[in-house]
Amino acid sequence: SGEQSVNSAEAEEFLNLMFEEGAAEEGTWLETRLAEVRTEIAETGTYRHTPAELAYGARVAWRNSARCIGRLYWNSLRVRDRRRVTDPAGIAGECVAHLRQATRAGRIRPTVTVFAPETPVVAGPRIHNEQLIRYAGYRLEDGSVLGDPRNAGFTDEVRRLGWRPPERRGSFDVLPLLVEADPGDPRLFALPPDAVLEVPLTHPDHRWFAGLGLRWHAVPAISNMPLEIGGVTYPAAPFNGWYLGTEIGARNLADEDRYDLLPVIAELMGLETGSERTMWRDRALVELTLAVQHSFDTAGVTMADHHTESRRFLTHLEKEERAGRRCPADWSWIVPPVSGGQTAVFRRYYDEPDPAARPAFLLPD
Ligand code: HEM
Ligand code: NRG
Repeated sequence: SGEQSVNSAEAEEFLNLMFEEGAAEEGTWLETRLAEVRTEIAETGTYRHTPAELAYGARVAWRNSARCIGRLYWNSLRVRDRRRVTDPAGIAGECVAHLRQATRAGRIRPTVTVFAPETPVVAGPRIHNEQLIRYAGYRLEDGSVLGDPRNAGFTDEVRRLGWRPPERRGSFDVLPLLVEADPGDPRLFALPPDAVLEVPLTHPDHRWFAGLGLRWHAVPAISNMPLEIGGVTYPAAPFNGWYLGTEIGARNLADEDRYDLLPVIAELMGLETGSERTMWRDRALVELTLAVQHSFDTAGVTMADHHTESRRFLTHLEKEERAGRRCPADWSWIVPPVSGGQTAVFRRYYDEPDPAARPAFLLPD
């Protein structure tokens, strides 16, 4: 809904913050920039961020992400300024370029690509995929899903729009991008396979594990969270870091409403699944998460483990405290889903997340 004028108080708050934190370009003055921005808003209803403002705003949006355990490196986020790319094919092409530059054959670099903002006259482009890389979920006649059930609705949608699944459908078919640059005219673009690095999953001790044919993509790139900076909304601003092993091993492949693999793995491990008291779930969960970590390590693809990343997060909290800032965090998202109590982030509380904090990556609508 790009009909409203930018609130100049929000623009001023952002510029104040940037100058206060010493992040403004040398030789620029707060008062000068404020006056410029006020005039631009009065005349056009919005204003254009300088490249430095855009980069700093995106970095602080990451720093403000209360659910993210990976924030230690917020200030080294790579920011790709693609505000002038507005046609659907151009946007899809830049998403592919983003994936290539962020993946680097496994030496993953945290990166964000920022497309055109919402203005009083245009809505700004949207990427409808939850992430740039996601696996199809095909609803089968018996009510089950082949692939990732999380994406069943999105898979239905792209099929209605004309996407043809591969001849032999599988559990890990990469979905196309769905880009809406002009409202009401969504377009599909297949991702070139060489832009999508994937890791086949093996287990360090269990030979049978490889036979399951499991895999996962190397790069998590969330693409449906609008980026808001100084009152300006960028609806398409896909970003990525690297995976934490537990995201794949203890959630995506394990949750009952995702790939639901714990019963399969427990069976192959020879565990008694008839009783919860054999702890077959827990034992299978650890081996699955270990397989994910082992496979990414073997493939040379950056992946954090939950113990190390938890300690890094506490280092981040200390640094933020020394900088005189609060660091809100959402305990239930920060604490990893396996061995929570054994990680450094467990036995403490955090500053309450503030939904009004800006800059921010916003929840998708
Ligand atoms: C959430 C780790 C980089 C922004 C998360 C979560 C993890 C995580 C484990 C919770 C996800 C879940 O439970 O589904 C990391 C790691 C990174 C990283 C290891 C490595 C560098 C980034 C970057 C950004 C970012 C580069 C943005 C520029 C966010 C946001 C969320 C989040 C906005 C919340 C997502 C939601 O609400 O669904 N991160 N992250 N993270 N992260 Fe990070
Ligand atoms: N749990 C999701 C990804 C959420 C974001 N996680 C990150 N972000 N690591 C999943 O696909 O499993 N990141 O930008 O690195």
